[in-house]
Amino acid sequence: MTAAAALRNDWTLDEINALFALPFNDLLFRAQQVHRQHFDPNAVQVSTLLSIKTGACPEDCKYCPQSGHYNTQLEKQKLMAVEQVVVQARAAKAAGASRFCMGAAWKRPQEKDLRVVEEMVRRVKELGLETCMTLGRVDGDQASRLADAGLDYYNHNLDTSPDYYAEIITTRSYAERLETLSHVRDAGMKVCSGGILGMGEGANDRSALLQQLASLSPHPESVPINMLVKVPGTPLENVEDLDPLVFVRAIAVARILMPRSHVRLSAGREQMTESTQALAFIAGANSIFYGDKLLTTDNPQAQRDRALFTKLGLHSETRNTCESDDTQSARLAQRARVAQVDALAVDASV
Ligand code: SAM
Ligand code: DTB
Ligand code: SF4
Repeated sequence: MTAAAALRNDWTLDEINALFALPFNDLLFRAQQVHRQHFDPNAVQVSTLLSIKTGACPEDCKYCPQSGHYNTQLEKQKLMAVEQVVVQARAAKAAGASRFCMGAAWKRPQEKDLRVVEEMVRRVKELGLETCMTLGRVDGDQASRLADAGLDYYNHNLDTSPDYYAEIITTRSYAERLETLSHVRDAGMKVCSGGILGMGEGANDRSALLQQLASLSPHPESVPINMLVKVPGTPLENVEDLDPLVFVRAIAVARILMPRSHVRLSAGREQMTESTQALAFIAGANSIFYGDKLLTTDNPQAQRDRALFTKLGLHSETRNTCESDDTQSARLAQRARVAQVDALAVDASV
């Protein structure tokens, strides 16, 4: 196996389209090779989501059940009390999650709310969980305050390609999203950013989304790839299904473009077969949302996920927190080389 290639931020659309066009087996093989240089191939990072403020969002994201622009029969909920969040976080930890992600349906956090979510971060961290929040747009000062409170990750998705974006959202621009991501990075937090597939976009849009994500420097540490969950009442409720094999290809391409990032097989697993999920893991997905609910829609029951992990011989990732990313990566690359030599030795002996 070749030494781990240098990380790149300059992938061209032609190169990315060419990866998508590879024979499926070749693409997945290549993604697996990259994956094994950087990660334990059977470890999956496990996050649990909680909606801390639900619905009545002023943005008009056409996929989203929480947008106040559409009637999705959603039960709205004001910002939760800190104690309630702590109870849920404790339960998530007991069920095996290592990261607790809190989402709010806001355009941006207001001052009075920011003080509450800072307290949530502190309290959830005390439980020994990693923390992630997704609260909409943040400025530099808000990002620094969240970082100071101890927030590990901030999630803000690019959602789709720059070209297709205007078909999906009109109330917030692509440039504003990128600006939020740079505030998060500057504040020293880890970036979680990805998108949604299956919104009627074209193949070129999927490539362009991944190109945008891979052009962020450094790459986002966490890249959620969501399959659209079609919610009745949203403008995308009747959009045509995306072929699951195209979705798996996108995971593989994300893995190749962003070798050291955790690629999360995110929303949409409830509607996926186990075989599609297994292919996504082969393609290099190594993170999931675990727990019966995403924010407002259903996720596979925890018990079903445990059974799937057992069937596939997967385990949840336990990070050696004393080890830096570089040390961990070097150790895994070394292990992949040893495994390769062992495999060759077995080949030679048969
Ligand atoms: N309001 C904040 C924001 O948009 O930045 C945070 C919450 S928002 C629900 C987080 C992400 O969930 C969105 O960016 C989108 O990628 C994803 N999402 C929302 N609805 C979805 C759906 N129906 N299917 C798949 N992903 C969805
Ligand atoms: C992400 O990329 N997906 C998660 C998380 N980040 C916040 C949200 C998925 C939401 C799916 C629709 C819902 O449950 O409301
Ligand atoms: Fe609001 Fe976020 Fe939903 Fe967009 S995705 S409508 S910003 S909650």
